[in-house]
Amino acid sequence: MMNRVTNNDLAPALRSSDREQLATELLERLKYRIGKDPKVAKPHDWLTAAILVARDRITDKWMDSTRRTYSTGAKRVYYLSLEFLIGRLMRDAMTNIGIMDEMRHALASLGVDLDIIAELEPDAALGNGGLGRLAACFMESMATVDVPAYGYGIRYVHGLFRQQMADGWQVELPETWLAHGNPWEFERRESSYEIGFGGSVETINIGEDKQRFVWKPAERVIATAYDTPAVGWRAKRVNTLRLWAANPIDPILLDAFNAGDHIGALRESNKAESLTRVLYPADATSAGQELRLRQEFFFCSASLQDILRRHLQQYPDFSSLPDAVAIQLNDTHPAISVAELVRLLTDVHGIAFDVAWDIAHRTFSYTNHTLLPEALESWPVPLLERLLPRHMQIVYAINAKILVEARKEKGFEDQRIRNISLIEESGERRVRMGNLAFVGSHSINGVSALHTELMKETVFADLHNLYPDRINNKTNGITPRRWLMQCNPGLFNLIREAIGDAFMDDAEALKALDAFADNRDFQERFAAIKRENKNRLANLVGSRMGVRIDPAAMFDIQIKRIHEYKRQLLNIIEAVALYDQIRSHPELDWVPRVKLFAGKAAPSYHNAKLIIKLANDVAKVINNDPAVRGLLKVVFVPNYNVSLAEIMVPAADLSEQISTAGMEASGTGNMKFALNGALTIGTLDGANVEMRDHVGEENIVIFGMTAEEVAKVRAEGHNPRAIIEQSKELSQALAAISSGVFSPDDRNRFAGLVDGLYNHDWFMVAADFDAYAKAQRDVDAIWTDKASWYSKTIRNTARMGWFSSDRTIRQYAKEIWRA
Ligand code: GPQ
Repeated sequence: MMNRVTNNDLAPALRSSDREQLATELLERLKYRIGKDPKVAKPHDWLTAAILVARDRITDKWMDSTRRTYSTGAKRVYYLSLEFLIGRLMRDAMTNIGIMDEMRHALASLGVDLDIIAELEPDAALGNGGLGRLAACFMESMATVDVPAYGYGIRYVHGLFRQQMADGWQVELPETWLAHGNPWEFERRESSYEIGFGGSVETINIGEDKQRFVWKPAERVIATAYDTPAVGWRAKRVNTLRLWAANPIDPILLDAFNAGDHIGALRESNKAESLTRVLYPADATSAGQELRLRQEFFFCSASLQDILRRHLQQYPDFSSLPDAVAIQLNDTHPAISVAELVRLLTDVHGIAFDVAWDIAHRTFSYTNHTLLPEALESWPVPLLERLLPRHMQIVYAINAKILVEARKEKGFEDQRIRNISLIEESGERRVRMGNLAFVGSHSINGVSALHTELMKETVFADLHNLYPDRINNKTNGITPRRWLMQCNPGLFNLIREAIGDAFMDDAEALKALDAFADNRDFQERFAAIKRENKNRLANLVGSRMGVRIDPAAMFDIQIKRIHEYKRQLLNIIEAVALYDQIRSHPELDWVPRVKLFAGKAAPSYHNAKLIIKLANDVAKVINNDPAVRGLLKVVFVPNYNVSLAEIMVPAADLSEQISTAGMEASGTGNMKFALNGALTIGTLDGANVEMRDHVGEENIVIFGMTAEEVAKVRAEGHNPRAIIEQSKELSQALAAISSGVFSPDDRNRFAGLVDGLYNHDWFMVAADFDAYAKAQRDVDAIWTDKASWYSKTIRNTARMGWFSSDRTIRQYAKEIWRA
């Protein structure tokens, strides 16, 4: 029998016995779990075997953690999120349980290269962008700082679409991360719940003027749990990510089948399963379709039923719920939970409405991730009435309670009452999910200091007035395990050599690196590592796209969702202006630059897709013009995802964080780049403001209008045409773009895009252009002075420790969850 080590001792020393033990375990998994002889095993089989070895070791820790939560009666935190942008898990898991090096050697002893099989692991993209990636970083940090937590979400069969380029246009292809099965997950048939939709509400009089309400749904599906372990650093704790899949109650309609309607017999089954089939690819915009609302309710109801069941296993009733449980709503996507919890407590568990309401709002807290009006979810009253009739009644009941209190106790007049109401009354009547999440929570947080202040002044001004102690800030963070240790092993080892190991458990200990910022020898080693990372990216661009880029040039990178407010357009126009300058002034010492872009556009977002096409069209002309002499290259790398970010982030010299001030709630890519030793060029937006405070204003290049200035200009109106006409560089660049210099096959392709800048310039692209171009030349000057460049970029790495998501989670735990 196999004598398996339970890995309680995570000693880092590489011992040959560990290696042999791992090799034995690999062969055992290969044979008995996959049914393969090593002689015929394919790389995929080795990947599965390696994951199973890691997973089995994690499972021991997982059970320990669960038992510990139960026996200590610790508060449980539930993170409800429609998105978890996980990426690959194998390196993460192996690093955190401390078997990375031993596993590499064990595989090598069997003739397998860990790096090659690691590439085969699918990149789990159950999210769109920052919000979903934040949820994934939080899962890792909650385990790291020892918070007993469960992530709840949806097990989409198809994650975010694969992006291909066809003649420079984005084309969306289906993504199939589950094609080879998923060795990380455990299906939990026993944890399944019925989820209803539609139907009617029956009112039962139970005497003394009291009534009970019974929802009789017309449709029902089953939610089945799939659990994935979330391992913290040094495997202190292993938490659970529980994702729900929808299944039919009757897999096959026997009557129809027996009557010969073999396809019709599967109708219900297909309908149920379509609920969790695909992720909505809209980012920071409300999808607004019925299927989306169904997805939201489906995962909220399943999660809440699960939470209540677990609570009753340990406590006699729900009066203790707010002390034993904290439920964090990741944006408004799970906001229907507020009504669903009240329904479960009243209708199912017989608790009085006022008591249930008190329990609910002491249990929930809500994170807002954007102020963009198009992202604020609201559902038409008739749709909610049809799909969730009982919840609509509860929303009305909550609304009555809130509005009476506001008017009677706080003296709110009509306009303020309209603003805080859960029902939007102008035009079609709609339920405002942001207001529902707000009133149903004891804490509402923004994701950067600036964003939180703007929340108080704008969307939630009147609710803030009504409940002044609810809004608080929790500036985002990133996990340093994935975003430094794993993605940048060269830099990680260099830091370790310089300052020792303390930063591995406390990212703020990176500060000790400050002492090396002006050390020439250290700068050279720092530069050499950056160069290696750039070589790796250059190879990827060369082999994937057939474009040669020079690793000696400055790598200037903007990677994120394509959105007008993120202003990829500003960056592209600057590339065009620079192109003009290089050709007009060949005698000047231009700093060689490669401008790299990557990111996906929502499939229905016309201008975002046009911006991708523009980047590709501009790249084609600039990259092939001999007059440029290779001094400027533009590259749009297709199919941006977490794994690509792990290669691009460590290779950046310059990080582009140039959103219109006041529009990016926080940003988290900004943090990843700075931590990995890039200089940031950015606006005073989102977390950039706090990054400036931490790294020092001399170590970041800030330009452009402030949020206040943007608001003022928007309120008072401005004249972008005059601004453009005053700027020679800008007007020439725009003239080139709109006249078809980059689109000879369709000269009008970009005319509309440019017209938008002349006519309203909502995103202040024209208004900020000159400041941006000047800031870029400042960057060039710093680059030319290598000692200055590295002293700044090393200080960035040294001072970014505060942006660890461990710090963010500690703040949530202390100030919101009281866990
Ligand atoms: N964010 Cl509302 C998303 O990625 N998707 C969304 O639907 C919404 C917000 C982002 C936001 O744009 C970034 O500024 C934040 O850094 C990120 O959420 C995490 O808070």
